[in-house]
Amino acid sequence: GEASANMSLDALVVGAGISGIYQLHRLRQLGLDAKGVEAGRNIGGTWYWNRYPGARVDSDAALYQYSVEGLWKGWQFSERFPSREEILQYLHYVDETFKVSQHFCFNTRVVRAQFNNTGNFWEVATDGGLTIKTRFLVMCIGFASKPYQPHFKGLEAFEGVLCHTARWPENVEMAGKRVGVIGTGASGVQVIEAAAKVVKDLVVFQRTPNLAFPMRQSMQAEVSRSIYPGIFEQRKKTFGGFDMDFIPKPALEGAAARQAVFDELWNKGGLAFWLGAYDDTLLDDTANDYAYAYWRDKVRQRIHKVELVEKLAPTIKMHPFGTKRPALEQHLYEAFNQDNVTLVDLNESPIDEITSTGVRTKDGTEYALDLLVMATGFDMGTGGYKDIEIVGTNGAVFRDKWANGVKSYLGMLASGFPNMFMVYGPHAPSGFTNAPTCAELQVDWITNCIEYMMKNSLARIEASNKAELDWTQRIDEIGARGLWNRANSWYRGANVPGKVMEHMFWAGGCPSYQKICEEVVESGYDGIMFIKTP
Ligand code: NA7
Repeated sequence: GEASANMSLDALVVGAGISGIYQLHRLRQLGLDAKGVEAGRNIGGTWYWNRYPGARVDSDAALYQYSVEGLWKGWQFSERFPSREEILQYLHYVDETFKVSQHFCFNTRVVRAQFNNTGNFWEVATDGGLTIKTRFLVMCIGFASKPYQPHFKGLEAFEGVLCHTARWPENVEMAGKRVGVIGTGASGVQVIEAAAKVVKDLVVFQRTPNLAFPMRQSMQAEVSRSIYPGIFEQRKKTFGGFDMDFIPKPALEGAAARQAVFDELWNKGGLAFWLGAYDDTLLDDTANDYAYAYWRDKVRQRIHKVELVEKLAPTIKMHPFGTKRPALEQHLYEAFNQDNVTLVDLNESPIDEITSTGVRTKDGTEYALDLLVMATGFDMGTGGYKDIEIVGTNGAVFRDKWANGVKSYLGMLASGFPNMFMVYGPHAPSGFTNAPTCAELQVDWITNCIEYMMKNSLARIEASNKAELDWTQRIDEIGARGLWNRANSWYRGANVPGKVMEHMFWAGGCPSYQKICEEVVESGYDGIMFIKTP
C-alpha cells in the first residue's frame, strides 16, 4: 500500500486478518480516511502466519466466510473444512470486492501508540519508521497473534531446523526427515497428521492428550448455496456462532436416548460433539463424564498399539471434556498406529534438554531429529497487546493496566485508552466462536459507534471505570459457572507460565453478547463517556 513517513488519518486498522479486512472496508464505506497496517507481507492474519503443512479451519465452509454483500454468491469452497491455502484464496476473492489490501501497509508492525490527551488522537509509530496520526485506532490483532515458545534448556544448541507452527519457514519440507512435534493442540494434531504421511520418523512429545473428534472432511460438490443466507442468520443465534447449538436438555436422559444423540453428533463431524452437545456437558460433571466416556470408547477402537491406549484415551478424564479446545482429526489415531510414529508421554518423562542432534528426556532417551516442530500455541488474548507500547491518558501503559488481569468493557473498549477499539481479542466471545460470526458482530458495532460519533460531533470515546469493572466481573462469573476452572487451558491463560489465571473470554456465547452490545447502544451508550469536538 501507499505510505508516507507521516500520515494523518481518521482511523487506523491494525491487522489484515478476517476482522481487519472487514473493519477497514466498513470504515472506508463510511467515508473515513482509513488505512491499515499489517506485520505480514499480505492479507490473511492467522491464515497468513500459520503456514505449517496440514493447516486448515475447524469450521464448516458455509460458516467460515463473510455473510455480507452477497459475497457468498461468487465463491465456492472445494472442501467442507477448507485448507489454509483456499482460505487465503477466498480472502483475495473478498478483496476484489472490498479493495482494502491497497490501503494496507504490509510488512509493518506497530511498535508504539500514544494517545494525545488534548487533541484526542493517537500517534502511532511503526518498526519501519512511519508515524501515523489517527483519530481512531482499531486493533484487529486477534487473540492468537503471538506464538508461545517454551524455554527448553539447550534450545539454541539444536543444529537441525526448529520451527513454530505459526512461523513455518517457506522452504522447510518434512518428507523423508526425522521430525519431532512438541504439542498436541489443534495445530499439533494437524501437523502430526501431515507429517505421518511423509516423514521417515515422527516423534510426538505429548503432555496432554487431545480429546479430538472426527472432522469428517469431504469434498463439496457444487452445493446449492441458496441456503447460505439462512445459515448466516442462524449462526448469530448460536453459542459458538455456528449452525448448531447446545441441545437444551440435560444429558441425564435415558441411556439409550443419550447413545442415539451421541451417535448422531459423532457422525455429523466438525465441532458438533462439543458445541452441539447437551447443554450441561460443560457445566455438570456427570454429564461431562458421559461425553468423555463416549469419546474414549470410540477413539480406543482405533488405537492398535496397546501401550498407547491409556496415553491417548485415558480411562479417567485428565480434565473435563471440552474445557480445553478439542481438535478435529482426520486420521490421527491411525497415524499413531504406524511403526515410524512414536508417542513420548512427557508426564512419564519430561523433556530434559534439547541437544545439538535432538531431544533428550529425563529417562535418558535421546531422540535424533532433523526438524523440531513447536506446536506449543500462543500467548493467547493478551500477548499481542502486551508487545505494543500503548500509552493512554496520563501516561498509563496498556500492558501495565493488564498486568494483573484483563480489564475491558465488552472486550472492545478500555478505560484510560480512549478512541481505541479491540476486535476478536480477550473478553469477547472470540475464544469459543467461529471467527467470521464474532468479527462481523464486533466490527459492525464499532462501525456504528464511530458513525454515531461523527453524526454527533463527538471526538472522544472512553469506557468508564465502573463499566469496565462490571464487565470484567461478569466475564469471571460466567466462566465460573462451567467446569472451565478444572482445566489448565489457554482459555484461562494457563498455557504460559507466569501468566495471570483468569477467564479470558466471554463464555456466555454470541447471542447474549450481541444482546448486551445492542442494549448498550439502546441505552444511549451506557458505561461509555464521550467528549464533543471543540
Ligand atoms: P494450543 O491449543 O495452546 O496447544 C499447545 C500444545 O502445546 C498443547 O498440547 C500443550 O500441552 C503443548 N505445550 C505447551 N507448552 C508445552 C511444554 N512446555 N512442554 C510440552 N508441551 C507443551 O495451541 P494450538 O496452536 O494447537 O491451537 C491454537 C488455537 O488457535 C486453536 O485451538 C484454535 O482455536 C485457534 P498442554 O495441553 O498445555 O498440556
